Amino acid sequence: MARGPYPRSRPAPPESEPSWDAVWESHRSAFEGYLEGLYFSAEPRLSRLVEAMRYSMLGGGKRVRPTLCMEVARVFGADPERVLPAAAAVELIHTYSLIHDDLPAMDDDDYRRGRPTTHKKYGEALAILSGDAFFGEAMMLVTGEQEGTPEQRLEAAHALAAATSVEGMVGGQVIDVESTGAGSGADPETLSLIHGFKTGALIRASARMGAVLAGGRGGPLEAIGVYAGELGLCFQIVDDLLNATATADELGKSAGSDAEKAKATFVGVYGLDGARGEADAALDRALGALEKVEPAPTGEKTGGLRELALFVRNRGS
Ligand code: GRG
Repeated sequence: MARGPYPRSRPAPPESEPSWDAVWESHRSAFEGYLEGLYFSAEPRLSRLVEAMRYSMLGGGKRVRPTLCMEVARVFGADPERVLPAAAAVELIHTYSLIHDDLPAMDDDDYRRGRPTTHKKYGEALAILSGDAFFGEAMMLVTGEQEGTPEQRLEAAHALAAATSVEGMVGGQVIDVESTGAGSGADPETLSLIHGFKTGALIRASARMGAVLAGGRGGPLEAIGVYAGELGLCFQIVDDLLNATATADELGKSAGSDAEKAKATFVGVYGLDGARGEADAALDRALGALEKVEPAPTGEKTGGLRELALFVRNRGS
């Protein structure tokens, strides 16, 4: 992983495991190269749209979702670079969601990843439209550029579309917007609905795409789904904790905004210590699920997915 506190207080991997830093670097450089090379249009009248899209997608970010997609594919026996189109598609959808989330009609944020948000730099119309374009480009990558059997590509495209659907990111955002103001008055059930849809759905889709495109099925595929669900939950709880405890400089975006807006968050409902406990419990469940993936069909080890989960729990941005 490129950023964050990782590696932090973790034991050295057993002799038989690869160097995870080398694995992450290999995933990262292949992914960044692929993203950098994506072609959208050479039409001069669309150059500002393309510029806005490249500004948003190449502006840093931890790349957790594509890393997850690639590492799951590796665990299920595929060359991780084989799933680059799917990994890029997931990141484009993520970028789309960040652009729209920052809009004045939603969170109204001026900074993201330490830079002006897309609407601040390019205006609202281009921000909305670049998000919309990312959806189509993502679907074209999975259906047109991704290798795999027709069934695998259909399954991957379905997983990605489902993550952006009503019972996915859009629905999660709607419940989130409608619950803003509830703060600590939000009920735990609404909270898990918001975050399962808003954040968890795309993280689950990232893992599912990597697995099905590598031919995963049966028990290991199910176990990866449980792992990714818990990872998504842990990711969101940590996001809530960081919003409450980190500085804007550390985050590259506004800090403390959840409390100001009385958003429904794990910190609001459970308090800081309670939220930390919930994050640890989700991490434990994620690691427990990995035991059901071992040995993965190809004998690959899941140590990298364990490292990824620890990174998600311990990250500082
Ligand atoms: C249909 C894609 C789509 C979106 C429309 C706006 C919206 C509905 C949903 C919002 C989804 C959203 C922004 C969820 C928050 C997820 C989250 C915790 C984002 C932060 O992700 P990081 O930390 O960001 O991975 P970086 O910058 O590292 O990539």
